[in-house]
Amino acid sequence: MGILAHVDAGKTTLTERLLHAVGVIDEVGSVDEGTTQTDSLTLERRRGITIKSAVVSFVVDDITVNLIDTPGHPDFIAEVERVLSVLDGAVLVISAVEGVQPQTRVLLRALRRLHVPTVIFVNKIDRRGAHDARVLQAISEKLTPAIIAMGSVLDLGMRSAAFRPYGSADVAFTARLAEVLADHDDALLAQYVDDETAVAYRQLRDLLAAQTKQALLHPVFFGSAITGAGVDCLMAGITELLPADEGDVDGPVSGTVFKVDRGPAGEKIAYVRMFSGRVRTRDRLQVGRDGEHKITAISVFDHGADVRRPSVCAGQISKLWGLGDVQIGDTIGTARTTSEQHHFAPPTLETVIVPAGATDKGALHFALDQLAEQDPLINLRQDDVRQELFVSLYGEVQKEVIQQTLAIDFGIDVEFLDTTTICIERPTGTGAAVEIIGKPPNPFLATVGLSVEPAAIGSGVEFRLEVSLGSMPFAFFRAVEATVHETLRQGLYGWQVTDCTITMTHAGYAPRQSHAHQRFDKSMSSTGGDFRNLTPLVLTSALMQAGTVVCEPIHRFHLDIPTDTLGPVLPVLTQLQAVPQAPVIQGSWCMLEGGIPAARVHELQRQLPALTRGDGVLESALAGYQPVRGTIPIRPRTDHNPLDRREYLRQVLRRA
Ligand SMILES: Nc1nc2c(ncn2[C@@H]2O[C@H](COP(=O)(O)OP(=O)(O)OP(=O)(O)O)[C@@H](O)[C@H]2O)c(=O)[nH]1
Ligand SMILES: [Mg+2]
Repeated sequence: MGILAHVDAGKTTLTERLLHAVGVIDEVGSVDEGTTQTDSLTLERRRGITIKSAVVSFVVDDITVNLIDTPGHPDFIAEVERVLSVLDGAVLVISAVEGVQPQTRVLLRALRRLHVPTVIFVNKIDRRGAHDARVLQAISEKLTPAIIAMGSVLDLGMRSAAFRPYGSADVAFTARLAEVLADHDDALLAQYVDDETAVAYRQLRDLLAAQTKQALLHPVFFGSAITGAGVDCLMAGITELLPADEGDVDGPVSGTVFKVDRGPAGEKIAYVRMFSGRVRTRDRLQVGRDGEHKITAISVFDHGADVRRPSVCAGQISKLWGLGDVQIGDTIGTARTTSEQHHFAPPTLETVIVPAGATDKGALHFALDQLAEQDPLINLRQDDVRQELFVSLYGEVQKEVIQQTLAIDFGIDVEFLDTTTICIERPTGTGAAVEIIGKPPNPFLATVGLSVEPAAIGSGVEFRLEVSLGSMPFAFFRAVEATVHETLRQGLYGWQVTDCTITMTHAGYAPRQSHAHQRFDKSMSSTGGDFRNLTPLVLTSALMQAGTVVCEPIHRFHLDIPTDTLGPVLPVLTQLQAVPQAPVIQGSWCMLEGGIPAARVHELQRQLPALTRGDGVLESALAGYQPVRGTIPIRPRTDHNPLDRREYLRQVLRRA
């Protein structure tokens, strides 16, 4: 089960409360004092925010709950992303004071898209300014109408605030429950219309559990993680309404790696959620792409801590040692039907990172490599020409965290230069190219033909075959497909090419052959390398024919400002290339919405206080990509075989 929310809604505090309620800890720790179970990193304790997801486990009513506390700050959304694929259920926390916030929307949208059963916990009912009805209304207007309040709040906004669950005697509750359940249940609708009183309360509760487990409906609980109000009811709700996975212990081994860490001796540790089967120490396992590994140690999350065990089985979360080059997202054993698709927008900033003092580049590269293992989206890359290191980022807080982590864990001081936005390229037309074995300038023992076509916005990259699968060994197709994806990471202007369909139109190879009684002769037979080397050349030619347009990330912004400051704010928006819609004025307050290049959001944020006497509030989130206006930014290339490519392109151009 995951706990998700906008930053500061109270996830970590709630986790602490739940652990206390089930007897895992005797004293409730505090985020503000840096004493919680799940905010265990030095930086988390120092800053009072969660940076990495953390696992704890407890048993309630014979059900083992593996709980993952996640960070809420949008700069760490990648941590949530990695966890989503292993969840059976989720608790979405919303503050009763702040209500529905931008990240709340982003998260529930992803949970619903993935059909993760989710209950909502409206937290902080003890705080002044807390609302109940207003939050419910905001949830149904901004998030989803498929909700049902599970009780009411007494003493709202006071330390003594309490949650009273509804029962069979609350007729308004049972009526509303029947109504929302009937939205997805025609039989219930018919029965209810026929005779309201014929529907038993027990039946409604069973249907509520069934629909919640199918992620059709979201029960809403209220409470306070600080005082503990409503936490017992939430706990009962979790066991009643979220599905317990019946994982098949005797089935084939299947698990997903959702987190990677390093132990004190630098050894790699994989956090795995097991879906089926059992893994023992010394088992040899198929992991991800790169073959078999022997498990050297296992620890399983149990009653708060993780403990050494000889094995781990379906339904448990464990740390595994010995998995070599394991990466986040790898599957252990049989792959569960997972898509590698991302659920949230990728980072939109890129920055050059340099050592501040005498640290050498090698040490920095090593340290960043380790950070990239734990956070692949930072997408560490080196520009071969200028020998600079780049990392991708979501924002300023993540930047500070990387800086401090390098200082604390590796003793390396760094500076960031030139932060720029990360653009993408989309093909503007179609293009095709082919190279046939033995026909110059094709330097490789492979035939590859590829065509490029634009595809729907947001659709990503699709690879199709127009040649029969039987025309060459499957491994060669795999090599071409993988290289296509690799090559598209750097388009004509150096940015990731996306929203396109790549079709393989020609395929051919030289079969394995050798002179009689001699050993296999590589110079006469195709190898995977021939396809991996030829594909970028062919694809680049096709792409040059198609042409691409560079698009930059655009944020949708929401601005609340005093009406009399609209005059000074509007010209600044124009200057920052923002495109606001007509302002909505309500008395002394004014609301503005529109689009703004991601690159300008920081500047707007910086100028806002001076423009609005400190009252303006800006919220923004990535909304999509639009063609860059003005100078086209070019990103330095980091080709894996730049020489081959340059020489080849010269010849292709000469031929053209
Ligand atoms: N009054 C009140 N304060 C709360 C409650 N829950 C959390 N807080 C406070 O809200 C702040 C944030 O709490 P956290 O538990 O760190 O919130 P979080 O959602 O884990 O935050 P991130 O992980 O950084 O996104 C802390 O100062 C808590 O003490 C509550 O129910 N009532
Ligand atoms: Mg937290």
